[in-house]
Amino acid sequence: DRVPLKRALISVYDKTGLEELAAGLHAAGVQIVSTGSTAQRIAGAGVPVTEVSEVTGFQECLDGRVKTLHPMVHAGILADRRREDHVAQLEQMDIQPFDLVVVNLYPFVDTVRSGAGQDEVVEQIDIGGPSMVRAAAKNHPSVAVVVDPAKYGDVVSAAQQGGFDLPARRRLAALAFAHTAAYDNAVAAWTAAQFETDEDTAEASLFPPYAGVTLQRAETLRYGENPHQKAALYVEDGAAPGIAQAELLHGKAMSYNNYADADAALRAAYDFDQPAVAIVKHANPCGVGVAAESGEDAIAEAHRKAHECDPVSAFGGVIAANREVTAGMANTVQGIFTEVVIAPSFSAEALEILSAKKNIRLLRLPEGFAQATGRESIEYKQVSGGMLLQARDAVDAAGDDPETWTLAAGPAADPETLADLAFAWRAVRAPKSNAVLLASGGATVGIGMGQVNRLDSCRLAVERANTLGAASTGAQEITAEITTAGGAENVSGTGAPERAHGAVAASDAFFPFADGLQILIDAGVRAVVQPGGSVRDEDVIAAAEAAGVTMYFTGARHFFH
Ligand code: 93A
Repeated sequence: DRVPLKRALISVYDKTGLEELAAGLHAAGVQIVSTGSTAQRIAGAGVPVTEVSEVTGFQECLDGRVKTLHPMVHAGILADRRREDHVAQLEQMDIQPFDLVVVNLYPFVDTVRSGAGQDEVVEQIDIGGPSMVRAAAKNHPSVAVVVDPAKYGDVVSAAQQGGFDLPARRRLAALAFAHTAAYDNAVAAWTAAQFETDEDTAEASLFPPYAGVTLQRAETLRYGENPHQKAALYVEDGAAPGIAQAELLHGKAMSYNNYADADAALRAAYDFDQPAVAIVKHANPCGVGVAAESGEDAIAEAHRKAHECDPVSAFGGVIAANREVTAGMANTVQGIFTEVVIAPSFSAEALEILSAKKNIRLLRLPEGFAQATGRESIEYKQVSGGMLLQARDAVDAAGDDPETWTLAAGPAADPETLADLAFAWRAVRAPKSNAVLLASGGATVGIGMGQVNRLDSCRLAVERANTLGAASTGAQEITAEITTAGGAENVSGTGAPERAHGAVAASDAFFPFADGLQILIDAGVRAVVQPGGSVRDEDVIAAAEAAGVTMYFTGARHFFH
C-alpha cells in the first residue's frame, strides 16, 4: 500500500530544513514543484525545481494572495488514484498528480503576538496553504502530507523506500488536519476579539464569543483519577508554560493525580515572593512554609516548616518549591515517602540524593513559569454541556496588600503579627473552600479546608493545629509509624502542643456568624484576617473586641473550589 513519491509540491513559510529536504527528494528521483520564495531557495541550493506558475500557466497575483489556488494544483492533489475515472480525467485535462505535499503556513499567531495592526495580521491569514494541506489530508489514500519540518528526515527515507505506507499516510493526515484546525481556531478567536474591541467592549474581549482553545494530546496516562478511568494529558496551544510542560528528571511517569496535585502545590508555593514550599495531598495543602531569602538554606527551612504543619498527611505528598531544591532540603525529603517534588531546578547534589529513591518523581518547571501565573491567563472549568471561563485568581486583587487592610477590631498588629497575617492571607488562597488557616512564624500550623460550612473549617483548623504537630512526636517518627502501621488512623496526637494558641488565622471569605470566629478565639488565636462584608459583621467584630483579638478586613475574597 505504499505510494511511490514521484512528484512533490512544496510551499513553506518556515524554510527550516528545506534545502536538505529538496536535495534528498531530488536524489531519490522526486520531481519538485514549488511556490515563489520556496522555489528560489530550492533553486539556490542547486536543486532542480518547477515554479508552480509554470504548472498553472498563471502568474502569482494579488501580492501572493493567489499562488496555488488553481485546478492544476488542486486536481493534482485531490485525484483518488484508486479510481479509474479520476485517473482518466487527469489525463484528459493534462494534469499531473502530486504524491507528496509539504506545506507550513503563514505565521498568524506570531504576527498577532508581535502586536501587529489588523491589516498586517489579516495578511497573515493563509488561505492557499491550508487548502493544499486539507486537500492532501483528505486524499491520504493517494497522497502524503507533511506540515512539520521535524518530519523531513522521514520524508526523505520514505522517498528512498518506495513511499509512505497507508498507516503512515493516515497518521500524517491526522496531524495535518489538527494543524489546520488549530490554525483556524486561532484565526477565529482573534477575529472575534477584534469585533469585541470594535464594539468597545474591551473588558469582555478576554472572552470572545468563540473561545478558540486548542488542545493537543501530549501524553497518554496510565489511568485517570481511578484505575478504571482512561486518561491523557493535553497541552494548550499558545498557553503560558505550566505543569503540562514540566520536565520529568527522575522517576516513573506522572499520573493523573500527580499532575493535579503538583498543579495545586505550585499554586500555593508560587503565591509567595520569598522562598516557599507547599506540600499537597488530594489537591489540598497540608503544609505551607516560607523562609527569609537571606537565611541559610532558606528553601530547606521553608520545607521543614511546611512539613511540620502536618507530618501525618505529608506522607505520600506532592511537594512544590519556588526556589532551587538544595542538598539540605533533599536530605530531609529523602527520609519522607514523597510522590513528587517539583521545582524550578535541583542542585546537582540534591538531584543525586533524591534520584537514589526509585519511587520519587522529580520535575523541573518549564522556563518562564514564575511569570506565567499572572491574572492575564484564563481558567477553564468543565460543566456538563459546556465550559466556564474566568480570569485566573491571583493574590494581587485590591485588598490583598496588607497596607490596604482596615483594622476592624482589637489593637493594631505589631510588625511580627502583621507578617504572620500577611503570610496566612496568601496561604489561605490555596486550600479548597471553605478554608480557614492558622499560621505562626511563616508556617501554617492548622488548615481547615473543603468544608460545607465555615464553622467546621474553624473546628478542623484548630483540631489539626492541636493534634498533628511535629514538635511532640517528631516527623520521622510519625512517618515511620505510618509506614509500619499502615494508616493515619493509628497516629494519636497525644502530647501534641496546643499550636492554635498564639497563632494567627485567615479565612478565605467572611464569617457569616460570630460562631466560627469564637472557636478560633477560644483556641487562643490572637489575630485574624478575613474579607469582612457579612451582614452580621457587627456581631463578628463584637466577638473579636470582647476577646481583645486583632481583626483586619481585606475587602477581597479568595474562594477556590
Ligand atoms: O496567500 S495565500 O493564502 N494564497 C495562496 O495561493 C498560497 N499558496 C501557498 N498563501 C499561499 N501559500 C503559502 O505561501 C503557503 O502556505 C506558505 O506558507 C507560503 C509559501 O510561499 P513562498 O514559497 O512564496 O514563501
